[in-house]
Amino acid sequence: MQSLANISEIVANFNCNADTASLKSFGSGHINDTYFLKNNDAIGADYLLQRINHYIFTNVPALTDNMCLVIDHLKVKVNATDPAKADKEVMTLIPGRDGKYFYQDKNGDYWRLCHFLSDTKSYDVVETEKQAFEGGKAFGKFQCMLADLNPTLLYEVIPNFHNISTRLAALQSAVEEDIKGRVNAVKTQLDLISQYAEAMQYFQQPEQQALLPKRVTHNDTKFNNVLLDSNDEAQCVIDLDTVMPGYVAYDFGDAIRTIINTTVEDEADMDKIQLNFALFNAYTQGYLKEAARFLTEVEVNSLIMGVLLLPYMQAVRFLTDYINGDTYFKIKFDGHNLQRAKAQLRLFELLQADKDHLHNTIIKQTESIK
Ligand code: GN1
Ligand code: MG
Repeated sequence: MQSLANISEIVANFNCNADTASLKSFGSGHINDTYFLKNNDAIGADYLLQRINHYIFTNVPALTDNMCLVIDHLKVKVNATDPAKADKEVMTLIPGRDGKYFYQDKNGDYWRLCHFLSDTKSYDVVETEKQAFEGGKAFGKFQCMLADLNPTLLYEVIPNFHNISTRLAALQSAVEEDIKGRVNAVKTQLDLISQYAEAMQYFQQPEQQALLPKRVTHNDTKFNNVLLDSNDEAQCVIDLDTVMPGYVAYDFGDAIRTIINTTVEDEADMDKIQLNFALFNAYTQGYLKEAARFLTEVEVNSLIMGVLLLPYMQAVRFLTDYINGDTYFKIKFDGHNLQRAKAQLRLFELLQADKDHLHNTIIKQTESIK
């Protein structure tokens, strides 16, 4: 069991019945800290407690408003078709005693509590086509249910989060400062990034921005952010910290980044990084089954650019953090961010080599649904 000095103080501030002695670390997030807590009542739902990283999420009240807006919208939608599913398919935040959905403790840390969804699983690496298909359905349905929520109502939690031009500028500053003297050792990676910098700024081009609608997007659609039930069927999309206005291709691309890869995000052995086309097809099928009804033709055509951009941008972000001395992403060992960047660049190169095939698959699948 783990301990947090002020766990009793934190829990006392929420309307809950949590057993503080049962506290244990949970999940594999790179930003927030997540803990599991049992319910004192054996038949009551257990809890997940999260310390929100407020150095990264600098406006927790506004972030929480975004989450509540999205959660309420989703619950109304699910309730209308199947009320029994509203609390299974959509996460439930627990209010604090003051009615707010977060609590700031005496150290200045921010906490939130939600119900733990029992009999669910998440996967860091996808194993079967069924899992991929169900994940696609979950994220497609998520976007579809939010398609009528005005994105301008959402606060931009992290400005320019998926703006590759800004990310490249941050990398450039890190290289110029080189505070840890790490730049010399990463020249190969920097060269590869420069080679594709122009092509990857597709979503920043004014002509694309004029054609592509901004929607409410999730912005962190790693496969482990969808919970599947015990039959590997889609149940719930989680980790709503970054819901904000964005392009659908970002969410499609970030999901594919973790699905098509035969291994983990931070794989050390480059030969193990391969593309699994069967899983790509299955995810795309599940996604389009839900999303084809609202996507415009321009959006469908942009999906492949998301598939290329997200691993590329992830490599830029990991490499920037490595050069800056690992201040953003949690790391497990020295050089972890560099290893992550190398793995994402390898994945990017493989996707780049097969982009026409992947694009044609997306188009064919869309045509067969419409
Ligand atoms: C971070 O914390 P986590 O693991 O959900 C990051 C995402 C990255 C991801 C890479 C706010 O998400 O953007 O894609 O790591 N979240 C933030 O695994 O930067
Ligand atoms: Mg996240």
